[in-house]
Amino acid sequence: MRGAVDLTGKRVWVAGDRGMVGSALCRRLGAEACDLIVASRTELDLRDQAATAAWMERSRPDIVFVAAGRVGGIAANASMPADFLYDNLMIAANIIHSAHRIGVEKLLYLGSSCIYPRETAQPIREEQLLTGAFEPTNEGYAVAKIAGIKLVESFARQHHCRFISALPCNLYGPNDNFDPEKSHVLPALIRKFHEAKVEGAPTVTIWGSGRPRREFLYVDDLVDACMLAMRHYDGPGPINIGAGADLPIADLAALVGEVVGYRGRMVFDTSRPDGTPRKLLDTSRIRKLGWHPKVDLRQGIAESYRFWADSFAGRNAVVAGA
Ligand code: GFB
Repeated sequence: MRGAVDLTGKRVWVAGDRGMVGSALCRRLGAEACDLIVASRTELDLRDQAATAAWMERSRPDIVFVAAGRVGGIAANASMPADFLYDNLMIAANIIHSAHRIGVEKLLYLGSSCIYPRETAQPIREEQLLTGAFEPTNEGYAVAKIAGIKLVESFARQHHCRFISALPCNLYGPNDNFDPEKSHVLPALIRKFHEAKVEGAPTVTIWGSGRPRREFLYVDDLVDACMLAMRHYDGPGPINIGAGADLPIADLAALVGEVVGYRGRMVFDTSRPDGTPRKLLDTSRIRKLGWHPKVDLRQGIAESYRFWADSFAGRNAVVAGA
């Protein structure tokens, strides 16, 4: 059993610091006595092997959180499989290989629950990875993320690197992508319901049948789990991080409409894909480390709504029943 990792005085790199997860990690690490290092996309293209190796050689991080990647919802994944596969594959390979070369003390690589087989027993245990066919809409992303997880495991086995990976469920929170076409369902619904409320639109269109179930975890709860895993988890294998409960998309939409204060009707556009029927995670491994989620879904949706409306829509979010 390896000792707990102490971040005090260490150089901690958050790859992907501008994204929802990366920025939440930076907020948390700001309260730690460590040296936080980041590199913007203009400074460093993580898909470029030589540039990434040179930057890591110069910056010499002791601790690495790999929260960088091309991410998006079901429509983005289905329409750009090459971008999702190539970008995420290169980012994983470049960072993990260089982390071994420069002797990083510990690295945590983030995957996602969508890389599990489309049809698999629920709740999903980490051992069920690669036991069935992928969900076709995000196969590119899944293959790249699994390559990252296997790179982590292989460097740990062959070179005894302290590299681990974590598999979160669907995440949401401040700094999420709220693009109506490319984003994930929860931020997309916040934006759609808000705009329908402001414009007085009679209906809001929900993609798919509304029957698929999803598990949603607020990003700050994920950060708690990542900090715990960085300090105390050394595998073997990935560690699931999830809220512990899921709900149908139709119920999620009704909840978002309630929080936003929209009074119109929902219509379901079944020309849009449903994707994976369900991907509820078994979180016994992370709960054994003493973690549990703190932000409930209604509270998290209200926080995300306030963030988006106040920072992007330039409008005040009037959270119903707040
Ligand atoms: O969040 P989402 O795009 O991705 O879609 P996945 C979840 C479900 O919500 C699907 C439905 O059944 C969608 O059809 N949905 C309803 C909507 N209305 C909307 C909407 O306005 N926008 C969106 N985006 N969905 C992703 C993977 O799968 O999970 C990614 O594709 C990633 O790679 C992510 O891993 C965590 O949950 O289906």
